[in-house]
Amino acid sequence: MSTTPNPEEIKQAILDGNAELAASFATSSLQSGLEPLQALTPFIEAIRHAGYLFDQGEFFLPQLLMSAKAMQAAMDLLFPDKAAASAHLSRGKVVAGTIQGDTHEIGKNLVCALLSANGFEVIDLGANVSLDRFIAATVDQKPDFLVLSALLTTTMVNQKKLIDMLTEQDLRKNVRVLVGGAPVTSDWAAEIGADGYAPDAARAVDLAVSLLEA
Ligand code: B1M
Repeated sequence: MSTTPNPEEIKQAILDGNAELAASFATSSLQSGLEPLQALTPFIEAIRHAGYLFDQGEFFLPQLLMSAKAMQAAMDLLFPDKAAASAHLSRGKVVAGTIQGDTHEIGKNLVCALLSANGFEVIDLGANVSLDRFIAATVDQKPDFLVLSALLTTTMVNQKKLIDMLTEQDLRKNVRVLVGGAPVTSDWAAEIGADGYAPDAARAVDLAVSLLEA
C-alpha cells in the first residue's frame, strides 16, 4: 500500500492547474487505502481556495479554469462512471444537470457520481442545460427525480423558472425536484416549491433515498 499524498502538495497541484499531477495524487490516495470521498477532501479545499484567490483578484479566469480541469481529472479517477454497473439495481431514475446559464459542473458531477454509486440510474444532461431540455427529458425519461444544480446567484432563479414551467405543464405529479449548489439554501428550496434540498453530494443521496422510502 502506498503512502497518502500530502494535502499541501495536492492543493498546489490544483492551484497550478496540473491535471496530470492531480490525477496521480488521486490514484495514490486510492492506493493508500482512502475511500474516494475521503480522498476528495483536500481537492475540494484546493478548488475552494482557487475560488477565494479569484475573489481576491489574485487569480484570473484562465487560472481558475485550469484548476477546475485538474480537479475534474482527479474526480474522473476517484469516481469512474458506475452508471452501467448500477443500472440493473436501479433504485430510481435521476435526470440531473446544471441549470441554464451556469457552466459550473464539478459539484453536479460529484452528486451524479455518488447517486450512481448508490444504485440510482443517472442521466446527466451536463451543464448550462436549457429549461426546455429539462422539460423534454422529464417527458421522455420519466425520471423519479430531477436534480438541479446552480452555483451562481444569477442562475439559481432558473431553478424557480423550471419548477414553474413543470407546474404549468402539469409535469410534477411523478417527478420530485431536488435543488442544490453553493448559493442554494433550504429556505430557497421551500420558497420555489422544490421537493428537497441537499447541501452536498452525500446528503443528496440520503435525501433521494429518504424520499423514495417515504
Ligand atoms: Co466560478 N464562481 N465562475 N468558475 N467558481 C464561483 C461559484 C464563485 C463563488 C467564485 C467567487 O467569485 N468566489 C462565483 C459566484 C458568485 C455568485 O454567484 N455569488 C463564480 C463566478 C462569479 C464565476 C464567473 C461569473 C466568473 C467570470 O466569468 N467572471 C463564471 C461563470 C460562468 C458561468 O457559469 N456562466 C465562472 C466560471 C468558473 C470556471 C469555468 C472557471 C470554473 C467552473 C469549471 C467547471 O465546473 N467545469 C469555476 C469554479 C471552479 C468556481 C469555484 C472556484 C469552485 C466551484 C466548485 O467546483 N466547487 C467557485 C467558488 C466556490 O465554490 N467557493 C466559483 C467544488 C464543488 C465540489 O463544490 O460546486 O459547491 P460545489 O458543489 C457541492 C455543493 O454545492 C453541492 O454538492 C457539491 C459537492 O458536495 N451541490 C448540490 C452542487 N449541486 C448540487 C445539486 C444538488 C444537491 C447538492 O441537488 C440535489
